[in-house]
Amino acid sequence: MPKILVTGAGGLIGHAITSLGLPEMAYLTRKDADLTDFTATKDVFNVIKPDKVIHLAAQVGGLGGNMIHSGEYFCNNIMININVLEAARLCGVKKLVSFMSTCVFPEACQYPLNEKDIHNGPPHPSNFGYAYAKRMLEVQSVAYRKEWGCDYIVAIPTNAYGPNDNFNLEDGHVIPSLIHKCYLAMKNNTDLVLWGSGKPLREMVYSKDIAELAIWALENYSEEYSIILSHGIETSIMDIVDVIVRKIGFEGRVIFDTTKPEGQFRKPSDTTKLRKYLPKFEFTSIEKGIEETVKWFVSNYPKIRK
Ligand code: GFB
Repeated sequence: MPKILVTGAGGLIGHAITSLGLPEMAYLTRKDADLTDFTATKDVFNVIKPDKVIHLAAQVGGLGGNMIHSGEYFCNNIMININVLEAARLCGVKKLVSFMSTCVFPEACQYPLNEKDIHNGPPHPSNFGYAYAKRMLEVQSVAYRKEWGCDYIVAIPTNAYGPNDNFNLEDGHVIPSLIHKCYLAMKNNTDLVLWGSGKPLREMVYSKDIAELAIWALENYSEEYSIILSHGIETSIMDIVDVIVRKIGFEGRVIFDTTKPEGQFRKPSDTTKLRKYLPKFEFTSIEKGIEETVKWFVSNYPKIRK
């Protein structure tokens, strides 16, 4: 029986893949196995014996988490990736797709970001540990393909958001953190304070879209080098805040705290490769995606990751 194993199933994209309700799937969360431990990783692969793997497990955070936990993110992500790809190889996994992020690209990179430039310079300092660890996913996948013919590929989504994200106020990504902040500001009748000038631009992709693209890539993409998964449309943090405020119904003051970090100003991506394969794929609009995320947040508030 063909079986697809999803690592990191408890996270944002893992949750979106689970919600697709596909047959013959196996889901692994951090409670099931410590993937920073090679023996534990090998053991769990030997029990499940997957044919294919979607490898999402990682230690991730937003701008805040990345700046504070640079060493921890480097160490844990390097170990998880080395262990998962090696356990998959030893276990005879036929296809594996793993995930990077556009923050792995060099800080001084030509725009739009193109898959061929990943290793051409140091990443933005705010992502130092995470970005270098994640870049090694591509190195390991290409090296395994060259020596052992492993069909291991790497996908690069831009900024993802959606239900089941980490809504932590300090470590979370911008959309979940701001949804949480806005919810609290409305509840407590205070100002909504966000980081920076609100001018930076991001390409926000809804988690359900990435889940569908992950399944597509697993079945259809076998190029040696990575593929960016995005629509290529940038939205300013200010415009994102505007959508969040409307969806939550917040009517108070919005304040920009410019003593807080701005991060990279923009990181627009080149979607030519994806569009060559999937010219008609329709991405969820930011209006609809944030609306669904806010609905999920409000109805699950007591038990969400925060
Ligand atoms: O999602 P985010 O933290 O990550 O967004 P990055 C940061 C942008 O949102 C900055 C602004 O311009 C911040 O100034 N912002 C405003 C806020 N208010 C807030 C807030 O309350 N929380 C946060 N977090 N930001 C991440 C990388 O970078 O991109 C990760 O650090 C990952 O490694 C991810 O790759 C995709 O887009 O800056």
